[in-house]
This record gives sequence, structure tokens and C-alpha cells, in this order.
Amino acid sequence: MQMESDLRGAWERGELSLDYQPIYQLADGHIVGAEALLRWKHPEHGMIPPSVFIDVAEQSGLIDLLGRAVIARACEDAARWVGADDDEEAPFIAVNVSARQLRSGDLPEVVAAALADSGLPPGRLHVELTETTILGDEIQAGALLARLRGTGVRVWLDDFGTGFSGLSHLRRVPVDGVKIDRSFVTDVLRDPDDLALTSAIIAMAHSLGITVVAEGVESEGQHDILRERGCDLAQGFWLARPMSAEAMRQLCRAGL
Ligand code: G
Ligand code: G
Ligand code: MN
Ligand code: NA
Repeated sequence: MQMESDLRGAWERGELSLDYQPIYQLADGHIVGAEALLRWKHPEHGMIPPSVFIDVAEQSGLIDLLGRAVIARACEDAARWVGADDDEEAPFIAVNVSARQLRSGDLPEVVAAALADSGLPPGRLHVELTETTILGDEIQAGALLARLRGTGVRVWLDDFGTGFSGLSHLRRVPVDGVKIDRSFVTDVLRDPDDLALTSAIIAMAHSLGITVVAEGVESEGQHDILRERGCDLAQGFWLARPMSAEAMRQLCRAGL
């Protein structure tokens, strides 16, 4: 497959990079973290979205090497977001991890190595997993996540609310937070059902001691209603677009 052979070595050739999208605390508007988003600038075909090439990387097994490189780079970049590397209060970095990366079993070791090499405090690394990633094998996933959290890293459930059994996962799978899927946020002002579901997710998460992030916030109205409903954190184009590591560093330096 052409894309697979093009993807092989793409990281080493410098075609892949990480953008960072700030995540804000709704109560005070401060930046508390950022999500790392992988970008591929193909020499002939231009930008190829991760929704296209992550699947190829998964199926070919390239995701193992690529995933390691992403985690290492994200930790290195985040370690530079403040003067003192050991500042636990500095913005966290959230890295997306796919099913195969989790199933390969050595994620806790990969994470520990990236933290040791970068000097980033474990609490400043968050791992984002989707419900489908843990679906089907909650016992094994639960054990892995427990090991991962044992290193001090935080675990988030991404795209939360889109699966059928999102709520029941929270009983068996230890997580620190959930990211309410963009599809709920999009219609939160227009569709009373989406507002009701969003509010229910927030209430339920809080009763379990879990943090809630809303993703895909594209307007002031969405932002305001989420804050009013007690959502903890938010991310979206209205707040900030994904940006380069250097732009993110400067935003942090500027005092948020
Ligand atoms: O940035 P964009 O909206 O195109 O991202 C699309 C999808 O790609 C998202 O679901 C996101 O979680 C995923 N993604 C982005 N970066 C990475 C990455 O570094 N690793 C993995 N496994 N998925 C990623
Ligand atoms: O599935 P995941 O949450 O990892 O995907 C994150 C993706 O969502 C990124 O590709 C990012 O570019 C995209 N994104 C972030 N904020 C917004 C937004 O406000 N609107 C839309 N449409 N996409 C967004
Ligand atoms: Mn994500
Ligand atoms: Na998501």
C-alpha cells in the first residue's frame, strides 16, 4: 500500500509534527494544558489528516514506533512550557493513544522512559483513550490503565458519550477524566437533549470525582453554557486553534 510505505520513515524525514491545542479552565479562563495533535505533511499530497493515516499506522504496526516518538516529543515540548521543569502546576500535555498502542502492553514502560528522558513530572502527562479502545477487553485495559496510573500519569476517556456503554465503563476502568464528545457540544445551545446529556455527564463525572473537558467549543454561547453547567475544562476553535510547539511555549510564557 502506497500510504503505508510513504508513512514508513516519515517521522525520521521530518514530515510529521505535533501541533498543540490549549485546554482552558472554565472557572477562570486560564490555560491548564494542551492536546498534542499529529500532523503529516506529505511531500507530494500535502496535509494528510490523522483520521486517515492513524488507521494505516495501526494496521501496519507502524503505530508502535510512531506512538513512542509522539509521546517522547510531546513530553520534551511540554517540559519547555515553563521555566522550571519540575513545576507540577505548569500546563499538562494530553497525548492520544490508539487501541494497538494500548494492547501492545508496554505503554507504561514507554511512558516512563519518555518522562525520565524529558524530566516532565508524571502528573503533567495525560493519556487520551477512546471508549472503543477499551471496549471488548475491559479487564485487561483496566489492569493496564491501573499500571499506567501507578506511574502518576493521568488517564482520560476521549470522545465520551458516543459509545453505548460509556457510563458502565467508568465502573470498571479507572480514569481521571472524560472529554465530552464534540457532537454534544455542537448542538448544546439548539438541542435540549444534548444539553441534558451534557449536564448529566458533568453531574455523573463529578459524583465519581472525575474531571470533565468539553471539546469542540466553537462559540461564546457554547462556552458560557458549559461554564454555567459546571464543566471543568474546555477546548475548541473559539478558545484557541491547534498551534506549533513554539507558539504554545510563547503562550505559556506570556502568562496565559
Ligand atoms: O486533528 P484531527 O481532528 O484531524 O484528529 C483526528 C483524530 O486523530 C482524533 O481522533 C485524534 O484523537 C487522532 N490523533 C491525533 N493525533 C494523534 C496521535 O498522535 N496519536 C493517535 N493515536 N491519534 C491521534
Ligand atoms: O478525537 P479527538 O478529540 O482526539 O480529536 C481532536 C480533533 O478535534 C483535532 O483534530 C482538533 O483539530 C479538532 N478540533 C479541536 N477543536 C475543534 C473545534 O472547535 N471544532 C472542530 N470542528 N474541531 C475541533
Ligand atoms: Mn483527543
Ligand atoms: Na475527542
